[in-house]
Amino acid sequence: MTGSEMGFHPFDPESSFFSYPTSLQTEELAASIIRSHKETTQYRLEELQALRWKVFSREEVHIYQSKPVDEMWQYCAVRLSDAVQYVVEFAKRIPGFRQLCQNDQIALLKSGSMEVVLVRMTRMFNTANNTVFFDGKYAGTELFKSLACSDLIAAVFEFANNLCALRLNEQQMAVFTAMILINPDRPCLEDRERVQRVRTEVELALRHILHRDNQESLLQKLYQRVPVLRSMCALHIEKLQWFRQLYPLTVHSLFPPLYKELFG
Ligand code: CLR
Repeated sequence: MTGSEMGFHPFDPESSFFSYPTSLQTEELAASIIRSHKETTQYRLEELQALRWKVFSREEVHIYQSKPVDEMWQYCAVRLSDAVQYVVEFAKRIPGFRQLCQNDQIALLKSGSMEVVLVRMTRMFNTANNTVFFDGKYAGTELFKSLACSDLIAAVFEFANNLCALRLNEQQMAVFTAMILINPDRPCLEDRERVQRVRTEVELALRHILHRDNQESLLQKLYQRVPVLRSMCALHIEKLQWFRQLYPLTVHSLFPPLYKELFG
């Protein structure tokens, strides 16, 4: 068998043995993940761009700042759960995810869904004035004052700023977020090998997309953000535990069930 019969074309950089194998499967997987992402984002990019001029006024910010801690937490927990719901839907549409046992699907969502929300948040982040699209308008860190977790808010905004600098396109973000979800190193997995097999394919899809975009150098920069994501999510859980000690009944009866199931 010659090289070209094996699908190797020496003059076609796409099929070089020494770069990334662009099997039809890898390409199809990438396309499928991109479609799933498009179908499950809360807002389209054009909508978000068009709304950039809508910023909360001083008076409106003051209203959020004057809310009691528990009320603001409950409110944000609901907003956050909405965003998480879309990520759950995205996960279900990643080829291979639904074939994992239910325990592992939940374990992956418990540790990964918040990370994906935070990556997706960069789509709704305006670096020009450090604001994020929240509750219908763009909001700065000060709006979240009454949550009493300024360190977490500051970390989340700083992360968004840094990730925005990488200027990921929608396709790159789609496959990167799939890779965050399909992670064999998460706690409490029953069938790690199976998750690892799906992960290897998603990783190839990401390399393929970056290769196609001529942006292979992004890969390392993306991997560098992963520990930052982890520490923010750990901080989120820590804050929730603190809040639950102060307001157990609010969490018990007013927080969304999805939020409690994944983070509580
Ligand atoms: C994420 C993208 C969503 C819209 C949205 C709603 C709520 C925001 C969230 C984004 C980002 C994270 C956020 C959250 C409200 C509070 C939370 C700013 C922008 C911070 C990290 C505080 C966490 C503690 C809460 C659970 C109270 O489409």
